[in-house]
Amino acid sequence: MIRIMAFGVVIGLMAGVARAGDTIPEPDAILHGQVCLTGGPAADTDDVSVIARTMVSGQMVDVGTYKMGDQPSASDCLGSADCYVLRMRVETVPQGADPSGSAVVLSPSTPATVELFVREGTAPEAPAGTILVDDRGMIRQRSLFGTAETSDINGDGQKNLEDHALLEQALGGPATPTTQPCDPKDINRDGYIDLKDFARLQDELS
Ligand SMILES: [Ca+2]
Ligand SMILES: [Ca+2]
Repeated sequence: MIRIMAFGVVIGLMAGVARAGDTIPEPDAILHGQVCLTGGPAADTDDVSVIARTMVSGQMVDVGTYKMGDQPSASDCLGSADCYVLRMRVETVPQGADPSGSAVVLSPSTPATVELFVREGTAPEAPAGTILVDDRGMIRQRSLFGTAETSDINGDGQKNLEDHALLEQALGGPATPTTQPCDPKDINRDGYIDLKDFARLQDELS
């Protein structure tokens, strides 16, 4: 009897070793901020969703969705109740193992690229940029624009030297994170006001 039990323990340990090649769960990655629509940030009562997708085994898969108002307790980001909180499951996948297909896959040397989309009501999804998930337990703030990129910073319908002056004043260094939500000076919608935005505006003005 004791021999049979010992045999069972050995088999159990071997099964445990075999499982060591499987995916390893990591802390979720969290992205939060405001969703910028025409006319200003989306409110928590709006029919607006944020969707995150990433490439797993050659296919784009959903790794997180947040519908505005889903998590009202997480209401203090950017000093506003109208915040999205996108939680993405993360796994580390050892070499040779298959990812599960519904999580951001983290590898030691290559950050995972996550594509973001904003869906407003029944309108088609609007691309809202990309983020890199590059560390465990990542928490990052970023406004997402559900509207098309535009260099018309002051919203007067024209792209001209007035927009140029506004951007020039805001440039504080190589990469200044946007401090106010839905800042139209972040022309390429990447969360920073920097020389990339400046180059875009200059291209369009020249
Ligand atoms: Ca303008
Ligand atoms: Ca930018």
